[in-house]
Amino acid sequence: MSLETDVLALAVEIAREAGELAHRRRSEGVAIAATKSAVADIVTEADREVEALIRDRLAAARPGDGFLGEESGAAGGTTDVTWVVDPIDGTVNYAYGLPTYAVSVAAVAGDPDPGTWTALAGAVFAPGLGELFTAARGEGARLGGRRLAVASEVGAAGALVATGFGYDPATHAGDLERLARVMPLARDIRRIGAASVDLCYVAAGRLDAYFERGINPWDHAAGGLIVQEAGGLIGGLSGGPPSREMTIAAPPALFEAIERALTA
Ligand code: LIP
Repeated sequence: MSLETDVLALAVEIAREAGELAHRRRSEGVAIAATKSAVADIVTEADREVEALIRDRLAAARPGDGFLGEESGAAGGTTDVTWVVDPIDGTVNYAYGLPTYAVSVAAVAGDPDPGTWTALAGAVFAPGLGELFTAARGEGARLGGRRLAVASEVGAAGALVATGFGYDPATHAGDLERLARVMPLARDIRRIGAASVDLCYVAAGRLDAYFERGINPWDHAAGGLIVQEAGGLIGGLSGGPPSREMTIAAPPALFEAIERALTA
């Protein structure tokens, strides 16, 4: 087995176990543990418990690897592999009882920096939807057993485009201004509420494109590889990597059109 296949198998096993725990905790009721960057930026007890489970399982299976998680931060390793983890992406959906949240687990090689890392494998498990999206580098993207491909063309009505808005109200005017720039390319807009799921939906052709400012490496590490392995692009502005400044995911021609609209 290649390293990619090995780490994908582990990502899948752990994302499933973690997703089942998140789902179970959801049915028991959600406790908000704290707020983070803004009052709307919440962390639940379940986020922390699920991340601890993922961290423990990874430490037991591959003790030398590094770790970068949304809730517990970064720890270097002795191998070239780092696990980039969002225990519950879509925390606000989770807190409100909306089913669109996911556990996102990725393995990357090199520094855990989206500008330089090589994504090896990713699993996005959405227990509320009963869907598991996966990819290993060079081996394609899948939903369950089905091979995924991004949308092949955008019809005359325009693209179905997803986006998101950060938790800080001070950024909302800018987000709306950027949305207005992209709107001429769109037939309609979706705000799914979980970046990893937005990316998997682009990979599956359920959305034509996704863009958002302010998202973090753990939001896009697994979903970004799933987009690439489905034939799409993920990146930032002016040829840069996905970053907090901007993350765009789409089939190549639409990626360029959205990037142009955002930089014009
Ligand atoms: C969230 C995303 C959401 C995005 C938020 C945030 P969290 O992740 O997936 O779609 O708009 O800015 O990053 O905080 O739920 O893990």
